[in-house]
Amino acid sequence: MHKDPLLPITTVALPGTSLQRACRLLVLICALHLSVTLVYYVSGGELNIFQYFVQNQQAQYRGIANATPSSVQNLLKPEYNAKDQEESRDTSNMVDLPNCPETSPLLAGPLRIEFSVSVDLEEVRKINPNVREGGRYTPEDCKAQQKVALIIPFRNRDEHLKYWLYYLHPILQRQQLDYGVYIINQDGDITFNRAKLLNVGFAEALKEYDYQCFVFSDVDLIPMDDRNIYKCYSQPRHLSVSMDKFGFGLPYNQYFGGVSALSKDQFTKINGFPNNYWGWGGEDDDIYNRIASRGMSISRPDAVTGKCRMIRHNRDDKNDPNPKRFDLIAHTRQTMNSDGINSLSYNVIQKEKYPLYTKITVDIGSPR
Ligand SMILES: [Mn+2]
Repeated sequence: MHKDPLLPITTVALPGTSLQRACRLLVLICALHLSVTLVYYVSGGELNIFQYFVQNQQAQYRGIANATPSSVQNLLKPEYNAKDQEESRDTSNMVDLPNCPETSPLLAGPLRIEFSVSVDLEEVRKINPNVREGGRYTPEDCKAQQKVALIIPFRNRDEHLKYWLYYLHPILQRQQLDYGVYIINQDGDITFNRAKLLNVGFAEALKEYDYQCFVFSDVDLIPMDDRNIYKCYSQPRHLSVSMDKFGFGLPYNQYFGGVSALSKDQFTKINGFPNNYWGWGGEDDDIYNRIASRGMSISRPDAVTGKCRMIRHNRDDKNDPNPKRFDLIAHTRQTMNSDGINSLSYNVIQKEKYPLYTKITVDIGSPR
């Protein structure tokens, strides 16, 4: 009788012990799960670092390994200079690389763009270690979808150029483009001619590399969203569609100024840009007319993705509004076949390779 009340206790104690065991097991499983998660997390981070290291090593070896065969290929290609080092980095020679994805996984979306702190180019160079001399970049781990030349018409805007390089190099790399930056500097102090400088940029960039896409950008325009891809589309692309200067909208529907992108084919189809717009204004409307007259339309990002900032500045010297522009725009269709890339003439004064850009100083003559 005494032990009877103990019995149920014992019988209760027995499942109690198995409950304790179960609890211990549960705790053990939890601890195991936690530690596995922790180890995965930690090694996951290390794995990425390791992969990055390996990629860099591969990139170095790749450069050495490909030096000889691609140099031979250069000799076989009549259009490329044997001295031209560019081709030795051409990813098209690297059959093992997968194509970069349609949408880059590196994009960050909206960006904070401001011009309050001045930029040190040496710093910009340091934070962009993968940009090669002359402002060239090729993705290391995939084959870029497009080879893009960035053409910037230029004169005495070094401060603006620093901001452009500071902001654009990281953006263009995240966009996984195979790109080069060309600053086309108008020599002398005669009236500025933006469109002719852009033609020069097209011609000069093609002498260096097999570019298929050309992005023409003013030096003072910075995109506020890296999803605004600086590449070419099936129709000529207008990229600066939502400028702060115009209250984040288009000044008018046909506006094609600021930043635009044309493929080599699209550019050739319209005989390039006009050479006879001296001074400010009109040349972008002429380009629009050329595009429309060839049955093409303008492609644009939406107004949010297309937001961009312009660095505030005063009107430059020797870039007064061109009084002839309205008359010229009215006759694009008659003049475009004889005035354009087929009638372009200029003299290269100097070509300089800087770490972050190629600067080509040109004598483009003067108004007739
Ligand atoms: Mn401006």
